[in-house]
Amino acid sequence: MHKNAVILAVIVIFIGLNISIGYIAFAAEPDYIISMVPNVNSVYRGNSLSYDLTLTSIRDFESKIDVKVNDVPEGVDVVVESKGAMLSSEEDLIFKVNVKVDSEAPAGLYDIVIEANGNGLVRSATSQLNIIGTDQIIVVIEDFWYFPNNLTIRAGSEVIWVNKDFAAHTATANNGEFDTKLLQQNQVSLAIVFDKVGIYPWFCVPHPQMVGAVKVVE
Ligand SMILES: [Cu+2]
Repeated sequence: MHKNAVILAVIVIFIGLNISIGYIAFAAEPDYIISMVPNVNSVYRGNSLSYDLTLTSIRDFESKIDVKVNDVPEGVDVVVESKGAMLSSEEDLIFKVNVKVDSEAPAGLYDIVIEANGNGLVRSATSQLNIIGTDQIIVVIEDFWYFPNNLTIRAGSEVIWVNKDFAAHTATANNGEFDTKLLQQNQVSLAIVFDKVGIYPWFCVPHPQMVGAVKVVE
């Protein structure tokens, strides 16, 4: 064989090899995506609501789907209607996520995380549940943070802060409208009543990186 023909053959084989390696690397596997709307849902204690969880097949992914819900606060019950569900490449699979919030559930903003498992492939979606407080809401201070640190309450409700830390903390309004003063360990603040609709951010005087906010609604 001519020397040039050999070189050409080597080049052709080299390019061919690269194309097939590239193809193997980029050939995408069947997959699916999962989403939950709305992103945030507000609910008064003692009420229920539901989310839509949508699963969409990509590249003809088909499988039986199992779902799991993360830990939610006590008093909140999350049930996904998904029994025996199959995801097909033909159409989206839509589950109802039913959330029941009992009258003792803690006010605050919580994540609802749904994990779907289709044939070992796990995908998850997150939506927030904003439990609106009524009457009296307790904010616990622990490990240099407020729980909840972001809460919505009905106008006329009151908030009290309880400090579980060894360190002393405050909850002091940015606009100066309220101040728990320094709370020692296990000390409970006076109740702060929120009558006016608005957003009231607060912080801790000794630890200004500790922040929170109350949103007051009608
Ligand atoms: Cu503090």
